[in-house]
Amino acid sequence: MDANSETISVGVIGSGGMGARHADTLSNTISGARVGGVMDLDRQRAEKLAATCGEDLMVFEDGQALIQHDDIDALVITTPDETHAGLVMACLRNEKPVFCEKPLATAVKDAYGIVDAEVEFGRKAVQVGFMRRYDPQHLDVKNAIDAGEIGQPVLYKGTHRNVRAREGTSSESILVNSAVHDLDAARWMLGQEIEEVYVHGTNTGSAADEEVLDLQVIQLKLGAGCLANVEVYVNAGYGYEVDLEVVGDRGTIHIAPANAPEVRTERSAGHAVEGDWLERFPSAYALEMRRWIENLHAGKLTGPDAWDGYVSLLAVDACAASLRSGEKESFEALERPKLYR
Ligand code: ISE
Repeated sequence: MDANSETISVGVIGSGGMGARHADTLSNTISGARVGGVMDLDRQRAEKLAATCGEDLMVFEDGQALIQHDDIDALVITTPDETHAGLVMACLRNEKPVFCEKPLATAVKDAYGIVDAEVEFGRKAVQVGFMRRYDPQHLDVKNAIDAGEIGQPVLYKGTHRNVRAREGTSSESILVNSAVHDLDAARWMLGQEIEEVYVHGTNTGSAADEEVLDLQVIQLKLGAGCLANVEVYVNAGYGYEVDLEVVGDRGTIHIAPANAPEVRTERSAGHAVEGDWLERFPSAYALEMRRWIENLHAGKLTGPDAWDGYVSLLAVDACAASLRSGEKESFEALERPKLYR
């Protein structure tokens, strides 16, 4: 990619909800980038999205073809989780920067393979879509912690609820697809690495499959004596919510209330709750794309990287082992390469 080129041509892989959201941001709300092509196995859906991004946009059913195309400078991957690692590796082989939705991979060895390939490449080219790091409400909490407002942070308390589990959800995929956000957020907020996990799960009766542990409680031990406790519930029914409080040795901080006003009437007080992540995190998705494009122009990526993708997946893996064994599971990451220090 020519870092000085005025407009970065981005190939969007996957034209579902996240692909459409990122394509819209790239085409309509930021300068310095445009959507150069769209790929989806569902050609009709890809064509529909492409038509909203410009005239005569390239449409492919094959991700590799889009990645290799000379008119594409960088890629955004939003396809199903199990396709991520292969597509990211193809971007690295073609020396193209890539923004990949979380998780970076579904197997730890594939995530580490990406780290290895990027180290070999010699500079950062991969960003992972941990969008909470760009959410204004999360940033307020992070900035207050970094400014020392609550002293040393010692405990992260998180809640993560989806309305309904998607079809095909398993106990493990809840960790890979949903809890991975909370594992990354705990590391980020506390500034410590996860060392030990202990997970309990239950079937609430609203899961399509009665084997699926659709409500999971994750306990973490992190460095410097920090702790975390996270509830992940994918069949909460009433709405989509991400909540968090961080306890420090001089105070606590709670994320600001939802994006809706508090209404008091007829002996009740309350606010609307969003239906999904696209409704809850519009500012975060817009800012992460904006920063990514700015970083590409500046030639230096600053967002969540392949190392964050690898370490969070390592924790996911340990959580899955804990669910199976009913025991605590501890683990250690491989040595952090210089590129990520
Ligand atoms: C979904 O895939 C997301 O990425 C959302 O951010 C997350 O909150 C949700 O649980 C996932 O299923």
